[in-house]
Amino acid sequence: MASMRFDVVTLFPEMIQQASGFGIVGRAIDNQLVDLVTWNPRDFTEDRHRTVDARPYGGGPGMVMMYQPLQDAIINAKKAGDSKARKVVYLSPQGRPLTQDLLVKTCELTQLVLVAGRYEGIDERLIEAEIDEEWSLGDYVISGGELAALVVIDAVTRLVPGALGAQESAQQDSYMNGLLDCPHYTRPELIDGKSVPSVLLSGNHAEIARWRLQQSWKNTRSKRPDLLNEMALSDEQAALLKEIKTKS
Ligand code: 4FM
Repeated sequence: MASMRFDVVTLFPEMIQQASGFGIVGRAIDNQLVDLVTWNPRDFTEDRHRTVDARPYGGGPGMVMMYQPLQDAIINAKKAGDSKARKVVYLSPQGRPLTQDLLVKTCELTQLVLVAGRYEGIDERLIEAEIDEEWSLGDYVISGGELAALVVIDAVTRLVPGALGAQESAQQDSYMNGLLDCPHYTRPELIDGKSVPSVLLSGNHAEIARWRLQQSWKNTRSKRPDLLNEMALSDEQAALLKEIKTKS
C-alpha cells in the first residue's frame, strides 16, 4: 500500500477532520500519505429542512437515519475512489470484532469508505445494498460511528509505509508480534524507593531485547492468556516461553 484514501460518511464531519489533525495521522495527511475526505448526508437532502432522520417502522422510541441522503452520500464517496481496491465499512456493535490482523489486511486496499451512523441505526436494506463489511470496536455502545471511524483511521494510518518515523516504527515491532507490550521506564533511576530493572541499565542490548520479550510473554500470560492460545509459535519462541515457564 503506497497510500490510503479514507472517505467518511458522517453527519459530524468536523469531528473527523478536527481529530485527524493531530499527531501521526495529522502528519501523514500533511505528507500526502493519507487522504481524508468527509461526506455529509445533510448535503444530499432534498427538502427545505434538510432532514436526515426518519421514524422507524414498527414504532418505538428513537429515529433511524433517513435512507436517501445517506445512500447518496455513500454512492458519491464510492465514486471518488478506486472501485477495485475499495471496501465500504459500516461501524456498529453488530460488526466483526476489529483486530490488528484485519487492519493489516485492509492495507491491501487503496480506498476505505467508513460509514458512521447516528441515532438508533440505519435501514437494513441500505446495509445489503451499499455495505461490504460491518466492523465493531468491541462489545459496548457509543453514540455514533465517528469515534469508531477515527479508531480505524488511526490504526490503519500507522501501517501506511512512511507514516511512522524511524523511532516510532522500531517501537511498533513489539506490538505487532501478537504479544502485549513490555514495561517502560525513564529517568530518574529511583522514584519513591522503586528502582529501574538493572538489565535496562546494563548497556547489553541483546540481554535487554531478551528481557523485554520475556516481560511481554509474562504480561500476556497473566493479563490476556486468550491471546497466547490463538498464537502460532516459532521454535525459538516456544523455547523461550518454556524457559519463562520454568523460571516463574
Ligand atoms: C452505530 C450508533 C451506528 C448509531 C452506533 C449507529 C460501535 C462499536 C458503536 C454506535 N461502532 N463499534 N461498538 N456504534 O457502538 O463500532 Cl446508526
